Amino acid sequence: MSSSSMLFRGGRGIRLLAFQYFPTLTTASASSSIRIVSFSSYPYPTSYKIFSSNHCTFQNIFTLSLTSPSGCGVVGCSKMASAAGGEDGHFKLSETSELIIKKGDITRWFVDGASDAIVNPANQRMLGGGGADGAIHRAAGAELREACYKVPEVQPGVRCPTGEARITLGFKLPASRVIHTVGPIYDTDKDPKASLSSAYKNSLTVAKENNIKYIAFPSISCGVYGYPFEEAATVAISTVKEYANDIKEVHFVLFADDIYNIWLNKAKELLQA
Ligand code: AR6
Repeated sequence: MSSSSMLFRGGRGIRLLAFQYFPTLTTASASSSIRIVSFSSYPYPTSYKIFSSNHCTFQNIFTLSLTSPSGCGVVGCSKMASAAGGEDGHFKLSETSELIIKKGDITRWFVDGASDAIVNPANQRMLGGGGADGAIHRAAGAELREACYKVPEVQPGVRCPTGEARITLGFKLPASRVIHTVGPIYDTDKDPKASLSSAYKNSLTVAKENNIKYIAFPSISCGVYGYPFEEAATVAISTVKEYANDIKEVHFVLFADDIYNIWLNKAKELLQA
């Protein structure tokens, strides 16, 4: 979403009100004391999460003390700036879908806490690990590991084969869901391009099946699994272009400057031709 947004919990569930200009509320700009609240409609319509504002860098953040008509309170602000600096890259994937490339920490990303998901570059056991996987598990809390543990094994020690995807709740993460996928280990996979493409495609498929409208990917396989960045960017962006369909926004949230620059240049090459 290019605008900030607010969530109200009303008598009949969640309403997301997006607004771009809210002149009466734009006077305060301090971000240090603001609570960020995101409501989750899945699986329990009344559940909600509260975060300190420090988990995100906000631009033009404002204080709110609003009450919804039903008397249920406050609200969230979902605008996430590129925490590490640099402009976000915006690209059109289709008439209804946008690609956004930004620097940052994927564990802090969210849009509305209800129809958003981050993708975890996991391993086949799906019980946590290093890199982004470790960071996501730490931020989500122990319940994420418990949820992963309940995902049935398809072979001993394999909950998610390479190229497939599974979904859990996000627990303490600001995003509502985590889609776990396993990218290829570049040096040992028989067809790393196909496996990496499957990881992106199946993550998007699982997202659509779960009514996810906003999804954030890291650069799958570009860390411990050793995938060359340039080729990974080509596979990632071309696969997302092909399969994004009903997803409103696909974000790449990239930790490292070099990967961010490669992704941005590749998106210009593939999507602005
Ligand atoms: N936000 C965004 N990107 C990140 C973050 C973060 N918080 N942390 C790291 N990255 P990796 P893989 C980037 O190694 O190569 C784990 O142990 C990182 O800079 O996390 O798919 C799993 O359990 C890199 O560009 O994933 C598996 O065993 C990218 O995320 C194995 O690593 C992916 O790096 C998966 O390896």
